[in-house]
Amino acid sequence: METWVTENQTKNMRLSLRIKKILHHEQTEFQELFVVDTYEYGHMLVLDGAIQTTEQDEFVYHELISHVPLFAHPHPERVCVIGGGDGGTVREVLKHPSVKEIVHVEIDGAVIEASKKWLPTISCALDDPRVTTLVKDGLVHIREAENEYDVIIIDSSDPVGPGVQLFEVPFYRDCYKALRENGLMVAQTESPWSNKDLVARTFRNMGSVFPVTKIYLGNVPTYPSGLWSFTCGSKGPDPAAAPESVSFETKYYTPQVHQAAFALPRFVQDLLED
Ligand code: SPD
Repeated sequence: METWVTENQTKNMRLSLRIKKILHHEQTEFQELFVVDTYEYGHMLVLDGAIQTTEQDEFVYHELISHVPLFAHPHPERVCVIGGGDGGTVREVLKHPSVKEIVHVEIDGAVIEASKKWLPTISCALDDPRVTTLVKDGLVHIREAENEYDVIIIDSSDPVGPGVQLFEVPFYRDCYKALRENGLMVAQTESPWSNKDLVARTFRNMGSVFPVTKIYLGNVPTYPSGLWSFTCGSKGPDPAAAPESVSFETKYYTPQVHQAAFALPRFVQDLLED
């Protein structure tokens, strides 16, 4: 008998992947967590029915959310990662030689533990000595921080329940306060196909706080519609400024991809202008 995992990506659209087996299942303090072994994308983390990451396509999202703001910053030393318990973002940030410390703030310790066990290629850098892990609400952590970080990365799950606040103006004000001079923040901001209002609203919200706000796009096949957006708020540096070259290994990111990711299709430009 075949077993399939299905995500209801919108009210009227589903994505199903055939799985070999369920590797892990638990109800954590915050959410229902599954790790499954899929035929198409390898091991896959699912939280409350939403696909978070897979072994095969994770590099697109993690490289884009990390390398764009880190290369845009003139000399990033202290970085805060909110969410991202699977460790993919932390792994990518650590590739930047200037980074001295990452404060990694994940609300659900069970995600970290399950990822360490079942997603080793993604979580492999979580125990690096430059990483301080706090199992804590990211909203609270950023509210308490002042002038501490060069880059803040919001690697959140979808805007449902308490996570909604990570997409709102008071949180972006707190991020602004937590950033040092020349600081940048980036947030994953969903799909311009299936979450049009949110993409537009988040852009407006961040734009009401930061002098420079830009959106960029990438292709993540297991996310709703495949086309994914990231919104970057900056105190000064241009988020679209790419480096001349990259001194470490990547699978998706190149300086050309960095620049091209900011070239928005007309329908996305229209979303932002409306
Ligand atoms: N619809 C799922 C969006 C998930 C975005 N965050 C993924 C976390 C990967 N580190």
